[in-house]
Amino acid sequence: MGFKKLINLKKTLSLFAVLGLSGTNLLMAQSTAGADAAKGVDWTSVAYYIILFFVACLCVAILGKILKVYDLTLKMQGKKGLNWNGLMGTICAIFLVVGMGAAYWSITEQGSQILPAASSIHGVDWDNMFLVTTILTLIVFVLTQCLLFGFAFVYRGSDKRKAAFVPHNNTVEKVWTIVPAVVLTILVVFGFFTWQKIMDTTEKKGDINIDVTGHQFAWELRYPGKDGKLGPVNYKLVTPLNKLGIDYKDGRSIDDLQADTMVIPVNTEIRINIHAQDVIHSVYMPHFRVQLNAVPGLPTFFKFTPTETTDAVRQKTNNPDFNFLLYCNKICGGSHYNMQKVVRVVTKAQYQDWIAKQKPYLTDKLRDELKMAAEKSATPSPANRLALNN
Ligand SMILES: [Cu+2]
Repeated sequence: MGFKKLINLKKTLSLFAVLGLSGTNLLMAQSTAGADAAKGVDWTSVAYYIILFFVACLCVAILGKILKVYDLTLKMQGKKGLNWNGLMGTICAIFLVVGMGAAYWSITEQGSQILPAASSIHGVDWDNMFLVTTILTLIVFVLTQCLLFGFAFVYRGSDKRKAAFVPHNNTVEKVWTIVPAVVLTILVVFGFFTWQKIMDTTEKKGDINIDVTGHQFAWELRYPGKDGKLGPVNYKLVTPLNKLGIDYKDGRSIDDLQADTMVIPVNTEIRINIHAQDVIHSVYMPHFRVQLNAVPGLPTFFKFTPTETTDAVRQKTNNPDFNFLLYCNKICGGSHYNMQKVVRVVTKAQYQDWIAKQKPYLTDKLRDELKMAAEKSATPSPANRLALNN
């Protein structure tokens, strides 16, 4: 057989498709044992599963051939051949039982890998919505699977009965259109109100504003100084010393602080103003159920209220190493994984102590670069304060 003929062969193409699909699935699959044991891809286990897959295919093929031979032998002896309809119906029933068992195993096994309890006020609403959606879809899943494979088994082909010819049935059409429409409407309306509550844009006094700026490959944090207000930024002002491009012509910028760790007080509404300097990043704080993209040129913000301190969670989970984290959840380049920061939730008193120790962005070197007269700029002009929004 020529090479051209070989690659044109449908069987060869199907084999490549099966290999490709199973290979991709196996590589993408997450295994808890593998993640702990080895950091890289566990090639031995991948090869093992590929071989297992081919062995299973071979067994099915051999079994099929044996049955076919048995069927032919029966017919040659003048007997009635194998009851293929009965066989297919039974396979469907077995598939239903095994499939449901596998689904149950998957929920009990993988279910423990979902996010831990939410540590923010809106996170509880988010979790409730997730739970309700999961329960509803689970009910639909069990019902439809039982009907599909149950019918295939109960009403399998038989010489004793003839299939009814039902080209159209208005009642059935109405039921399977109206029921999902009502359920989905309830879910969407429920989701809409939860979304509205989470994305609350009203300004309240006492909010702590924190600027979170993403760039390849780190997060920069900026806290307001004593005035409680952050000054404006402008990308045209970015220099190696003024890496955020803070506009020091605005009085509110003078006392802005820089921080390595995100420290936030418990039970206080935190507003994070999200910026990106190069590509799209994504602010992701899973414990607080916070995620919003950081888009260059499009500042966005998210408000949340942490409900537990880091120490409280450490005690609750009996894990002294526990930390809340801020990740980048957008694959933004080669060192994307580096974009991780520790978030420490502390008491209000601890927060006041911590913020008092943070250094301002405006260093002496930067003052020299900007040729700033220290005394003159230190007093914010009231006109500027009114003219520019926070
Ligand atoms: Cu990123």
